Formats: sequence, structure tokens, C-alpha cells
Amino acid sequence: MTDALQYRMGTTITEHLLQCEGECPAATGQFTQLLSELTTGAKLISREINKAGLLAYILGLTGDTNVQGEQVKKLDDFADQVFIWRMQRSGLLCALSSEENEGVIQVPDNLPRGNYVIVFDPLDGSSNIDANVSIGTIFSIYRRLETEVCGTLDNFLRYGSEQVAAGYFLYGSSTMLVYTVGNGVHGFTLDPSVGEFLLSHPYIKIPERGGIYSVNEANSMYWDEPTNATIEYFKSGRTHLGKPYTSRYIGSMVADFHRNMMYGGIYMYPADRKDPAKANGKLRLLCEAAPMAFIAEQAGGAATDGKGRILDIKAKALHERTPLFIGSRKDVEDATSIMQGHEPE
Ligand code: AHM
Ligand code: MG
Repeated sequence: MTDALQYRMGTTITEHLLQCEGECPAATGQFTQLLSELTTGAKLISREINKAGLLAYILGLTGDTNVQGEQVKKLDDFADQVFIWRMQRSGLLCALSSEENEGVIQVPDNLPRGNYVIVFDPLDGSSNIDANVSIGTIFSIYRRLETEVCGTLDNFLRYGSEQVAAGYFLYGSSTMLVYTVGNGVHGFTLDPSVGEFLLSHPYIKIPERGGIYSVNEANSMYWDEPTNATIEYFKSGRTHLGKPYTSRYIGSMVADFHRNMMYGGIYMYPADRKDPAKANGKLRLLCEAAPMAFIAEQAGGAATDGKGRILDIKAKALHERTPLFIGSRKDVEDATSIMQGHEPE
């Protein structure tokens, strides 16, 4: 069968996982069900996002401030509630953690519990919502610890390398799911006419080197010398291209990262040495950096905090932040070299 015909015949996420169950230790029946619950949540969010321009009640702020000290958008809140509601009732999770909520979210006593814990950012890049610009959802799944009490904090304070699955939904010109269970990275596109995510990008590989750098350069006056030197490198004639990279910054990490997965390149959110609130950058280790790092590595890319591998960091707090340099392997290696005071090879 040709690839084009195969796509038209369609492979759903559940079918894809079932095919993999023999090969991937993480892909148990329970786990397949968990992914299916997540995709249903994403379809509901995608539906709301697509209507956002038409229905004024979807846009704007709720008036609340979240645990990160940021103003909560109505769609942030909706996405958070959809995932919590669906995940708590799935019977597959032992506990949850969301970027929007301070502590561990427990599964109520009257509901069954399962073998996994999930960390998610319900709507990443939400400053873009009201302008109809791409946003995303990020998730990260761990097997629960074999402790007597279900849902303790230490179920979440883990190394990124312990993840059994990670993925993101991109609400862009089409809605996509990109995920890994440790056997490569696979992309699915939501076909609205059938209401299913269908396999569209099997075994995604990020180019070894790219030609795009993505960073909020307005922060450069707050960066330290090595960080500025790193970004200057990508703007110089010393790159592998012999000319500067192109700059692209959407301000939605999922969208910036996904573009770099397709074309190659590097996304950076460095530490901000002069603002104590951003001393470790802006991005959260557990719900943003670690899952994206798992995906990047599975696609042949890399992710560091400027010193070492993101997946080798053990979280010390639920909402811990980390600097992030992620994308094409050689671009990330170059950035890491310069951050450590060496000229790239
Ligand atoms: P959010 O989860 O509150 O939306 O914050 C994360 C987002 C990333 O998606 C994006 O790359 C970054 O924040 C943009 O931040 P800034 O506006 O500081 O460049
Ligand atoms: Mg986010």
C-alpha cells in the first residue's frame, strides 16, 4: 500500500498503540486507554478554540491569578478543567499535576485509581489565545511509585528519564498530536470530518542541524555573557551555514518547537540573571521542559539547561523552572559548548 493510500485508510492513535503493545513496555491496555482519554480532552479543547472568535465568552481573562502569578485566561481554565475532569474519572491515574494548580491533584476517594501519574500544561502559549495564534497542550506520564499511599509528591519529583510517555497537542492550522512512548516520535492530525486523530507523521526525525533559532531576544539585556554569546553565535557567520540563522519566535513553545522538529533549529528560554523570578528561566521542568526533552531525544534531537541533559535533572519541586535549549542535536551541542565557554567544533 502506498503512504498516500495508507493515510486515506487511516490509523487511529488507539490502533497505533495496540500495534506497538508487544514492542513498547509502556503500551499496556490501561495506557492505551489513557492516551485515548487525552485525545478526547484535546478534541474538546480544539472545538472550543476553533469557536473562540465567534463566541466572546471563550476569550479574555477569568480575573484569577494562577500559582505562577499569571493571569488566567478563560480557555486556560476550560482546558485545565477538561483534563482534570477526564483524567480523574479515567480510573487510570493515581494522581495529577497541572501547571495551573499549586499542589498535587488527587483522585477523589469514590473514584478508581490506576498505575500512572500525569503532569500537564493544559494550554501552553496562552498569551496568544485572543489573537488566534497557535497554542498547545503538553503532557508527561510516569508510572506511579510502588508506595502504600497513592498520589504523594514524590511520585512527581522524578528524573525526566523516568517518563513512560510524553506528548503535545498543537492547536494550529490543523490540530495535531505528537507523542512518544520511547519507540520514536509519531504525529497524528485531527481529521475533523471523521473526528479522529490519524497517523500522519510516523517516526518523526528532527534534522541534525537546522537554520532557525527561536528565543525572546527582548530579554537579552537580562542575560549573562555566555547566554548572549550563544545567541550571537546563531546570528553570526560562524554557523554551519556560513551565515546567520533565521529568527522565528511565536511565543508558544509547542508551536515553536514543532516548527523546529519539522525544519530543524533550536528553541531557547535561558535563565534571566537580573530578575530573581526568572533566575532559572520561565519554563517549568516537569510540565514543559522534561516532556519536550523526551520527545526531542526520541526524534534524534537534544535538550539541555545549558550545562547538562534535561532528562538527567531530578525535580525538587512541582513547579520548578529550568533554562531550556532544545532542538536539533548539533545546534544544542553548539549552544551548550558556548554556554560553557568553548567555541563550537
Ligand atoms: P505559559 O505556559 O504560561 O503559556 O508560558 C510558557 C510560554 C511558552 O509557550 C513560550 O515559549 C513562552 O512562555 C513565552 O514567554 P515570553 O513571552 O516570556 O517570551
Ligand atoms: Mg506553558
